[in-house]
Formats: sequence, structure tokens, C-alpha cells
Amino acid sequence: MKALREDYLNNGFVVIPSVFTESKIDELILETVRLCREQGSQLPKTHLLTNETHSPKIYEELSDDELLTHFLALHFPHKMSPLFRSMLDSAELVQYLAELIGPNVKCMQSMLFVKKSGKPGQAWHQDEHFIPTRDRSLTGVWIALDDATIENGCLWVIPGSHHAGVLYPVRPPTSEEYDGAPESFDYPHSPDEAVPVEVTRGSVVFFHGYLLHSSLKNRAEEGYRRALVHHYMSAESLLPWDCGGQIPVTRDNRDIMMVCGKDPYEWKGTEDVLKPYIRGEARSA
Ligand SMILES: O=C(O)CCC(=O)C(=O)O
Repeated sequence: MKALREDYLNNGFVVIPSVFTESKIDELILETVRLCREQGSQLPKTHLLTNETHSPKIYEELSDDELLTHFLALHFPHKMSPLFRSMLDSAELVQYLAELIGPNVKCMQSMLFVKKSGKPGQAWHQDEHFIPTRDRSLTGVWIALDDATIENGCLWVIPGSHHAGVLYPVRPPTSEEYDGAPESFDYPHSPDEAVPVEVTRGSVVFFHGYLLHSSLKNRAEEGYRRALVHHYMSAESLLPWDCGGQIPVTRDNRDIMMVCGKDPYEWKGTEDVLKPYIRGEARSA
């Protein structure tokens, strides 16, 4: 475990293979389809114009594969599903979180990437730009639900790019390769420093909130590059995160879940205010 923490601090990321069993991953994939169907049934039917004559189909009529075409990512799946909620503090993750972050750890968000063949990746960015902590403890946990390869759009990272402790400026993405999420620029690293993080299904990538990372389009002929992503931080830090303007940035965001240790701010209570949402179209953030 000591070596693990050293690797994490040096490189800004570590990969732990085979953290989750095949059967757990199967269960998560089945639940993904169920959630997409449930969420889809609440969208306007015109969102789903699936054939050439553009006659609207209702979600119930679509095959699983057709259905998933309409989802790039679901945000906050832990608020939509007890199974995804139970993943946040699963023993398999908590043992590593306590080592990498500290004894007291809270979680504030989850995302479920579906990313079917042909779907875009996400431009270079640092997660603390979006979710600022006060002690730079933000940690992304990227759980592979499929083997993630260069071809199907695995994560890419710039090892060590977290060391400067600087958040670089952002702009709209400059390539069709990426979805609409902002792109970092003006950082002192060259593209040659980027390395792909190819992992097998069930493996987990832990990465630092200041690490520059990205992913490319899924270029495989078919199939998905699904991943469940959680974000955690030290419970000692306040969380000035407005989640896209959903709550005042001046407030300590208490829409959190403790996953291990003690919450020094327990007296503040917690709240359930951030709304889950879906990213359905290729270039919407
Ligand atoms: O999985 C991806 O394609 C991007 C994930 C990512 O960049 C993130 O979770 O911050």
C-alpha cells in the first residue's frame, strides 16, 4: 500500500487491476440499461428519432443497443439507483481511498459513461477545475465496465502534470474528437508526454484532481467503452462546488456521502439538492 501511495503521488494516477468481479460488472451493465430505459421514458419522444423516416419510436420499443445509442453519460447514477449508490462506499474501493486520500473521505459525485462506438471523448482537463476542493484532495475513481483500449477511447493522462498545483485556463473544445466539455490549454506539457491507460474490465484507475487527462472518440467498429466514475475528497476540506450553478458557490456543498472515517462537519447535516441528468447528444456538456 505504501508503494501504491508513492506511485499515486509521483505520477498522479494508479491502476488497480481486477478490483471488481465479472458478475458485479455484469450487474452494473444490466442496471445501466434499466436506468437508460427509465430515464429515456421521461424524455420528449422527439428526442428519439431513430430511423431514416424520422418516425418517433418510444423507448420501450427500442432494443437495448438502440436505446444506449442515445446516451453518452448519466450524471449522478447514485441518485437514480440503489445499486450505483452502494458502489460509492464499496469495500473494494474504500481500502484504497483511505490509503490515497486519508482516513476521512467523502464522495460528491458519480458519472456513468456509456460511450458507444462512434461517440466522442472528453478534451484535456483537470477535474478540480470543475469540482474545487480547498486542499487539492479531489480524487477520481474510474471503474472500467468494458476493457478500455486505445481503439475504443480509453483514458489518456499526462503523468506528473498534477505536481505544479496549477489549474490551467479552459476554453470550448477545439476538436470534433471531443464532447462539449471545456478543454484546458496553455499548460507546460507537450502531446508526447501523454500516455494511454488501457485497462481490463473490472479494473480501477485512481487519479488526482489536478492531473491533466482526456479520452478520444470510440473508434471501435462496434461495442461500448463504459465506465463508472466517482469523485472523492478529504472530509476535512469544505467543498465550494456549485455544480453548474445549482447551488451558491459560497456555500459548503453538503450534497455528499461519507464513505469512511468521521465527518468533521457532521453538525451541518447533509442535503439532497443536486439533480441527476443525462448527456444524450454528442457535443452537449
Ligand atoms: O471516461 C472518459 O471518457 C472521461 C472521464 C473523465 O475525464 C473524468 O471523469 O474526469
